Amino acid sequence: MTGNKDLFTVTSEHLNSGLRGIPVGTCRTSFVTPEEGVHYCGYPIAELAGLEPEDVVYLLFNKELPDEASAQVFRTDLQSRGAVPRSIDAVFSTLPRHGHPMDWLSVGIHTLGMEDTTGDWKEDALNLIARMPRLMGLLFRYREGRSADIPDDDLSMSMVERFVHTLALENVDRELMREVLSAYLVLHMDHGGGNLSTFTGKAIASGHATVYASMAGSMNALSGPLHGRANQSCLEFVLRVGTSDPDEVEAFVRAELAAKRPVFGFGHAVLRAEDPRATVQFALGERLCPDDENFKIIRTLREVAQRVLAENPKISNPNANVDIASGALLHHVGFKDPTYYTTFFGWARVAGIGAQIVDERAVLRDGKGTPIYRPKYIAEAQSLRHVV
Ligand code: NMX
Ligand code: MLT
Repeated sequence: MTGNKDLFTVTSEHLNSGLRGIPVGTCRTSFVTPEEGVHYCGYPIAELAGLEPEDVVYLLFNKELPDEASAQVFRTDLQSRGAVPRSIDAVFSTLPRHGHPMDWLSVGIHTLGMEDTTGDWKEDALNLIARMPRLMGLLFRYREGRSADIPDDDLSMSMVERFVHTLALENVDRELMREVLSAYLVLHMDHGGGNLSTFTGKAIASGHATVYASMAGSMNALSGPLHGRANQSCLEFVLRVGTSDPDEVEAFVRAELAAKRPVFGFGHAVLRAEDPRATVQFALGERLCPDDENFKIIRTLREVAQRVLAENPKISNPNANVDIASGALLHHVGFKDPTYYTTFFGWARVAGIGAQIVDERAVLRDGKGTPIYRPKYIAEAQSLRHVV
């Protein structure tokens, strides 16, 4: 963006509004439009959903999809970065097992950083992305108390295969799990520059904290129930609904609103239509598990909750968001405990946030990077006074 043009007029109504709509920078990895949702480097998300996660990571970093040869070189490069130090096992074996998995993820990322930070933004971002599948697998294993007989990492596998292999769950369809997780990762990797976790990570990195410290901060931001943890809350909500009967679902939704509780999986700060990431996941569910009880409930919710929320003009977007369907799909393929769902969101988002941190630190402003974040706050209820 060149020149010096007026982009936005800030009025007193914008104060204390969570920076809603106020332009603060440029983003090279993705943009979100209110009606069509997220596009990665120009591609509508629905067109990318079937691609391999590694190819989409390549896109976010290189701004082009890879051809076959570049894809292979990139996969080999990620594999060469993937080894996770043994100290993760030691740290995970001491964390409180009742601690939330997002707190474990944040600690795990910090631990990786303590072991091996190069100080080069791109190197560190790619190293972290490459280590996430094993970190995730170990997180599940130790927190679930399944620390015995963990299979060795197999760096020749794809990212999702490495996670599924480390997890080594019995009685699950690993291919189905791989398919759902691959789509999940691609859909959740990036969502413009201003979502809370991405903004937080870039803000931390602007003070030249490491990629790992910045990403741990991002994960903490993502762990809030109005942001990433809504996917956990959403499946918990679906389990509480417990019926796909439209009248009963409607009564449930109305009771939640009357009790001043959010209807999880609906609404968005920017979108004003159904999130295409939800649309893609509904289509996946119709193909893979149309008769799954939770999927039947979200199919009803998609219509009923939208209609009920639309009655309230103060709700800017009554439509389904990204979190409505992911829980039902994850549950169907074997992830029965929703407490873990936000870690999948975090795993995916490490790619987008990593690429955005690299752009902000090493590409924007002719490679100088943005200065340290420092927005202005206006004093309220403070008149000058003195102690003596
Ligand atoms: N259920 C109940 N109330 C809602 C909902 C909802 N799904 N969506 C918006 N509202 C309320 C909101 O709480 C606010 O009320 P008040 O004026 O009393 O503070 C009012 O409607 C206006 O909010 P909006 O401008 O429509 O939305 P905002 O940008 O403030 O918040 C969300 C966006 C996503 C936080 C909000 O829609 C929400 O809480 N949704 C449910 C939780 C959820 O699914 N979050 C996941 C979002 C996706 N993600 O990954 O981050
Ligand atoms: C996201 O994917 O980060 C969420 O949809 C929230 C957002 O974009 O504000």
